[in-house]
Amino acid sequence: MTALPFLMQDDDGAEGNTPGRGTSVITRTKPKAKRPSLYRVLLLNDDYTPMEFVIHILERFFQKDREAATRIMLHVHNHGVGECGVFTYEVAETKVSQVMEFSRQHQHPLQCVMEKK
Ligand code: TYC
Repeated sequence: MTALPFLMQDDDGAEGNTPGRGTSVITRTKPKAKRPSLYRVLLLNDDYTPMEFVIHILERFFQKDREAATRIMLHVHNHGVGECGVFTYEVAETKVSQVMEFSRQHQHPLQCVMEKK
């Protein structure tokens, strides 16, 4: 965190930004751009979802090429969980919903979750 310059504003009616006799509020002069929190979207392993279907999910919803999608799928298969990408809250939530709905439509038990970084 870096300190920012402040401008003192008061209600004494005088020109300028010096404190007068009135009560004062401290006003931030520089707009504060807060970085949004980031969320990992994770795939969970199961015994039933076909490997090819998981690769397709990674290509379709996470813009992975075949090589990256295969690497991530195998990581999930071997370790139980793996990262598909990192997004802001709303984007992560949308990805999770899309993957869950698409898997449900194809009657696969694939699970997709998000976690705060
Ligand atoms: N374990 C599955 C199989 O052997 C493949 C799989 C990989 C399933 C990743 C889910 O997130 C997953 N068919």
